Amino acid sequence: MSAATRTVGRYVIETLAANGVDIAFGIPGVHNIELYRGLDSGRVRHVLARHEQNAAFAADGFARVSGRVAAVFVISGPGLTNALTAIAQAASDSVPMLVIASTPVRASLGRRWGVLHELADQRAVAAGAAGLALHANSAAELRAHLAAAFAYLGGARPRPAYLGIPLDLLAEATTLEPERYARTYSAPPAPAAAIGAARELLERAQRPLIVAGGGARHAGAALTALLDAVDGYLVTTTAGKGVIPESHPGNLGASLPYRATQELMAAADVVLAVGTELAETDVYTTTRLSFPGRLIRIDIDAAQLGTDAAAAVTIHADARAALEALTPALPAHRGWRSAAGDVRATRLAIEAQIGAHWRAALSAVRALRAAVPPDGVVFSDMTQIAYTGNYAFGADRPGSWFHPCGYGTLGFALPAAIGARIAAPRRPIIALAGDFGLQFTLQELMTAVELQLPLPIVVWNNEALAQIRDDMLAGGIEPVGVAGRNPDFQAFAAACGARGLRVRGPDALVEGVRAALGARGPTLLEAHHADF
Ligand SMILES: Cc1ncc(C[n+]2csc(CCOP(=O)(O)OP(=O)(O)O)c2C)c(N)n1
Ligand SMILES: [Mg+2]
Repeated sequence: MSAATRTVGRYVIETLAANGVDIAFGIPGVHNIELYRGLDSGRVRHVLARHEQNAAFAADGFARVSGRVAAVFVISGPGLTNALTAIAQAASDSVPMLVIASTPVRASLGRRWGVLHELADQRAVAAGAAGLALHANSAAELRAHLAAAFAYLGGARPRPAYLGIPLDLLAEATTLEPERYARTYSAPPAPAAAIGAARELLERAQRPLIVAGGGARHAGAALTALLDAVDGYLVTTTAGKGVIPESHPGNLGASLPYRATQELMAAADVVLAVGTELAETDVYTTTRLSFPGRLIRIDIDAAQLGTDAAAAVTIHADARAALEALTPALPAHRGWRSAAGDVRATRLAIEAQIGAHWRAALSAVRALRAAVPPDGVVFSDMTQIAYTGNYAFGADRPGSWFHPCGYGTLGFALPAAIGARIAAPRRPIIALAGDFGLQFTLQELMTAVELQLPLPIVVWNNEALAQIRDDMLAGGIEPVGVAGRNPDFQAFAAACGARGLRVRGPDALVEGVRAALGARGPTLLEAHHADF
């Protein structure tokens, strides 16, 4: 092959490298081996997962800690359908990744010949989960799609981008040269009229409350300035956890699901929601949060603002730009918080509510907090200990605690933590999962062993699908299908070449996590609820 020609597969790899994508999580198959022809150059590292779902979860964790896009390489058909759950999870939490899947040969597409790995319409399947889904039928189309995908991934609110490439196209020779696609996106400036309207509401507010979500994570300083200027309270969603230190006297943390915070919201006369969907998964107790105060919404996503008929003012802008435009002209006034006091009383009421139901989980979360250094990051799963931790794991910086909020997928924590540890090799990263949820993706322990990642994996063992059992009991349903037999977790870890130990109580958990962070390879720490 002359220097001017390369296979399309190699062209894709070189285009990824030219645009800063230097890692691909995946599993190769005969359909996409032409993507792997380019990988020997060493410019794109490949990490072999044990299941495509986990490859995409790893790309998600990679992006959450680093802000960088990873690729996911999957084969046609089952490779993609296996990855869909993790793609949908990332989409719901606005996490970018570039999913590249082969498809069967072009001549067969849509014809139902029964070729290997056939789907009736693979692009449509991907489109149901991803933020952007494109299919290339020619090299020229592929080039346009790569440009579009990188523009999307660098845009306002990126989610996973999917690109389908027929296996016969991947093998073709092309004279296309890889290009670097310049970042063209800049956030819209805060619209003056809406800022003025919001300022008026805030100036007159007697009891202002701010709700900050994941979209405000980069706007901590501006948020603190506004919070102090209006003398109100701040609540975050789980995705917005730590946007300003939870030790701030006006910060109620990620407490939207709790009675005391909801009472405060009901008392507020103006609620400013920034970078949050205010969705069911942010609130957890009702499908839509309702409160009597006037609502101001700031969001980078115009479509998001369009869904809310109740907002008095909507500001389509980047969170930091909007907050910075709002605050300077606001006369500082003493008001609600000065009169009603800092958040201590509300936080005590919340902790009493948690302690009444989940005392053991609360004790374990506190131990975990003590064990994890300030720059540490916890990847949590759908388990009662994580629901407790969503509030009780105090975070003084954003990006300290990740939870599969939007889509609520079991099995997220371990593979996402693996991706994160690869992205940030010097940061303490911890996985936290329930006994049942861990088993969704437990085979990924082998990847962590293979890569010798010093990863503490804490499994909260309550020998049940406890949340669902409790929901059944609360609904008057005789529990069925909510207790199963667990493996011997320590023996399982040993069989994989990892360490496994049972930590009996909070002190042992602290010690175990600290030791695991300094170990070579992963450690499975079994925390049994009866010990806490
Ligand atoms: C993929 C998927 N399937 C099913 C569920 C429903 N679900 C939510 S929590 C849960 C129980 C999980 O059990 P475990 O991991 O042991 O956590 P626990 O509630 O016992 O703390 C189930 C089945 C889900 N969220 N995701
Ligand atoms: Mg359980």
